[in-house]
Amino acid sequence: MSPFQLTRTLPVDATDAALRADVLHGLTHTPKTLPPKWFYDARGSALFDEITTLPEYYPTRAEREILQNRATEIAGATGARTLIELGSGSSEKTRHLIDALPGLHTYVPVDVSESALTGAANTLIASRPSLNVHALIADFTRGLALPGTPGPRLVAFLGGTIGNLLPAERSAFLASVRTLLSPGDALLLGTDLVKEESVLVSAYDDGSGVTASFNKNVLSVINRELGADFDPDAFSHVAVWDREHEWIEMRLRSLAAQTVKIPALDLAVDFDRHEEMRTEISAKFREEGVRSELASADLKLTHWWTDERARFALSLSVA
Ligand code: AVJ
Repeated sequence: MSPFQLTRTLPVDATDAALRADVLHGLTHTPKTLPPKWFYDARGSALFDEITTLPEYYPTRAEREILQNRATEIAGATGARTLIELGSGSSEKTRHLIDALPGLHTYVPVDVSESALTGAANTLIASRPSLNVHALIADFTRGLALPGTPGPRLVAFLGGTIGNLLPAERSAFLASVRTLLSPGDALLLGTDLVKEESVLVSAYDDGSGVTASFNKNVLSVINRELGADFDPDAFSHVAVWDREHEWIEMRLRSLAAQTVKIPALDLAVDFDRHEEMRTEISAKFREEGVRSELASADLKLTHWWTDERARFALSLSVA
């Protein structure tokens, strides 16, 4: 048997149907919104990779520091034989964890992007030929069917991506992750932490404008996929700290009154001058909040690790 298997649990046209539904719903709603998952076409994924190298965008480096320093501890605490990574992307940071788990039997990367999955799997298999890699093309926010692999299982959700979910979506997501876990299994969760406002805002409004291009890229995705006529230059990038909800909000602000046509939805959308459309929330966390959200999903926090400057945290919780 080949150590690499790829299973598609997403119908090929599911993405298209989901994009239509999200755009129709979000652009006919007041205030207008678009979900952040549509940022990540090939150009958006490349722009995000560029963001992770910017001096202002600390989360990726902070999380990598924790994984580097704590991989052995995480491995020892879990003894995982199966590692399931939700939103695995390039699996770059996960390497530290995989390398620290000599008893690992199967790695299950889960992502909506087939190209990211096959690229990451090829790199991994070349350096660890005995490891089984069972990649899943799936939208993990819609529930998962996992391959039958040996326990203990470790589910990893890194990068702080849980912060893109609204509180109600977060609790539904954690409850669905909990159903994947048996006694002895664990969840490794990456969360960005509350800190000084200027540091947070700079991370989402960098001086070189890469985040602005990333934000506006969602308009190009809608133009290409739904035949819309958004002019990305007719919008400006906005990042604000919402201190009540403790999240960063990214928005696109219409520079003038304008009407955008979306033929695939048979829709014309009016924007007022200076109207703002929300494109992302990126929630920031505190230890007590993470502990209590996990507890609400019947998960017990057992470890809390941060980088040296306490900017980002990895938590381990058990079923
Ligand atoms: C990939 C969701 C973790 O919220 O920090 C980066 C995405 N948005 N800059 C984040 C993002 C703007 C990122 N996550």
